[in-house]
Amino acid sequence: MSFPTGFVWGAGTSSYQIEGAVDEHGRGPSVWDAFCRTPGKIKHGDTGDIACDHVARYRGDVALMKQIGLGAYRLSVSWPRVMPGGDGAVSEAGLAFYDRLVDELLGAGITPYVTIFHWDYPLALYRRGGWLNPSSASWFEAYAGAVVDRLSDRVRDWITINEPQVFINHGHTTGENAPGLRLPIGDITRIVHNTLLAHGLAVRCIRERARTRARIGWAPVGLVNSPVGDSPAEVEAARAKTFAIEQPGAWNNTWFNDPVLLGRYPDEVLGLVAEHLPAGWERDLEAMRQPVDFLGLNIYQGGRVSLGEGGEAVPVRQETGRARTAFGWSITPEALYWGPRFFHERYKLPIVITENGLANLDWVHLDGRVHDPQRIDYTARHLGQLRRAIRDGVPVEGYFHWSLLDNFEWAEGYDQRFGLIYVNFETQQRIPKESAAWYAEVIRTNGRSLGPLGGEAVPANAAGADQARGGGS
Ligand code: IFM
Repeated sequence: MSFPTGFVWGAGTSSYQIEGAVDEHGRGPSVWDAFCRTPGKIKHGDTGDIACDHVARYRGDVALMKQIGLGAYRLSVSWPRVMPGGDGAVSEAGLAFYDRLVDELLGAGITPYVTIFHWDYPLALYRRGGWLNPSSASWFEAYAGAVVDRLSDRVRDWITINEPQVFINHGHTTGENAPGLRLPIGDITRIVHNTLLAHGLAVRCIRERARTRARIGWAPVGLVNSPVGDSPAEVEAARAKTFAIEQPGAWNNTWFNDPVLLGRYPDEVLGLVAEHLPAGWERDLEAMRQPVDFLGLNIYQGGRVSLGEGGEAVPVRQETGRARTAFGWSITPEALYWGPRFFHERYKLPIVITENGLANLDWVHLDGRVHDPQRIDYTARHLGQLRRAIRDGVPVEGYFHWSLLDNFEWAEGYDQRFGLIYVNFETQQRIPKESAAWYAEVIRTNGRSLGPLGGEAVPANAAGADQARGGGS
């Protein structure tokens, strides 16, 4: 069975993770430039100063995308490259780079999906309070406006913000990501609020100013709990856990998606943190909730739950020797079935898988090629589950593999390789991995090459389909 006609096959990257050229185009520093210079924060003291040197090599990178046959490429714009001070003056040279990149993509027949913010926040704005500043949503709106004014004659597909849960939680609660803060829940509550408002103002701005009809979404992490069985009670328990907020903190789905997509804070949020919301927060809900065209979901792994005696979802014990990626993330392909299904049923929007992939221990083999059967197997399994979701009626518009290139994996530096294309970070040589050729065939056949099973039945830790329902990892 193939995927629906018009299904979007893509791959993604983000600005700070691949661009390099941190001093070009009058670019200002971002919180990540500063964080990378703080001793002990990034493995091996790595930085994004050069990364994949994509600013210099974008033409070659687009040629590689064309070779794979990508229908779409998800890039992000660097806020401090476009507005070096975060607000106010725009860098003509910075915008011109994205002009050239978009033109190159269109010339290669590849549709750009442009993410406006993927974490490289201007340092100048951070020094003015960052996302805690009540003006932060308007700063973002102004920046989004500059990007839209420049690119919307050629760009139709927009993603406002990538993984708000991660940049807020890892950057402002645990401090493992830039800007490295450990703030109390009251501050986190205001940061989330300002971020949700920033999304809403940006959507409105894109709608008002885009020169072609825009299609807009955002790309939160999809935190999925999958039922190990499929009885109605198990499914409902897994759904309830997926959308529950069990503790105060930014690691959940509904604190982010309910205000933006349903126009309300979940009751649990109000119960836990209402006192910390800024004055007049109810008024902001209207601006946060703007009609969007799709819901992006970044899903790499999920939890597994069974049914407790009281009908509640109970996390399944992680199996000894479970299948996992180089990062240690569990391999749970069914998250790409239950995630799209649960999120579509709750929010009634078409789904785009904006990120899915794995870190793998890739190297150049004796034959000069990079063999990465794990990536092929992982992706086949996940696409098989996605196809099952589509078959069961979930409108899934596209799939973006993360990532096109091995790149700067934040606090992990260059240790974790997520790319379809291997990058030698000493020489900048690119070598398409075996998975790139495999993905090219998936794209060429619109998924038919996955075969009838497509990884739908056999668990990653077992040899036979008879064990498919036998427990969790
Ligand atoms: O590399 C990141 C990306 O920037 C955001 N989503 C998860 C990826 C893998 O960790």
